[in-house]
Amino acid sequence: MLNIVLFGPPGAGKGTQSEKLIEKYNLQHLSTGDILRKAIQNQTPLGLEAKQFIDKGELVPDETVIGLIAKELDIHKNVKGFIFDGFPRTTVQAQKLDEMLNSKGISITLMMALEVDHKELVKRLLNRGLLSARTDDQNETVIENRIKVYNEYTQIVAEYYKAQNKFKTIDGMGSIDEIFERLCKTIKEF
Ligand code: B4P
Repeated sequence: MLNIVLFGPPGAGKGTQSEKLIEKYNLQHLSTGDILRKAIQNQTPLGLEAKQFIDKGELVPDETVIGLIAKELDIHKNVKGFIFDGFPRTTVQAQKLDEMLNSKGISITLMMALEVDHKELVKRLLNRGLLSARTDDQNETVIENRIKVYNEYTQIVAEYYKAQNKFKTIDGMGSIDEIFERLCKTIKEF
């Protein structure tokens, strides 16, 4: 099985590159951001809870997102592998993910971290905010807070995978196709 964690700050291209990777490697995409947005759209209790955090650019509580992933892992049996997009975002989430995968006899193959300049992140997100209904992309203060939260709570998750020799950085600047090629090359070499 090929189980990839796609990592990086908001706007680094995780969602964008996940779409291409799932197609090439026939993997199951698990994006906590997408699942939470669907719940918000359907106005479920989970969505109403998540909205309060997402609107401010804060992280949704660990127990909530871990529960979502546990459910998804149970649903998607017999797949070739998973792409975890936007999860894990805290060390607790990373530890829980390992426990959940271990109990199924599988493990993370590799974490790939997309590296993108701060200015470019803000530009990409504001651009998407103009084209989509994502309110968290329409306010520069919220965007800056998401990046701050990433630097404070999420970046450290890289250490967890470095300690397991499963960590690679990828230059996330350039065209979508150029970055995709770098990701594929890294997977091949690994
Ligand atoms: P996410 O949905 O994960 O959103 P994101 O971090 O903004 O990244 P995304 O993957 O969507 O964007 P991408 O870089 O592909 O999270 C949203 C919120 O949900 C979080 O703030 C948090 O509140 C909550 N949440 C989610 N998971 C959680 C968890 N595990 N724990 C707690 N809370 C959680 O793309 C950005 C834009 O850049 C796009 O418009 C794209 O077209 C463009 N782009 C991409 N690559 C480009 C390139 N090479 N050149 C130019 N533009 C590019």
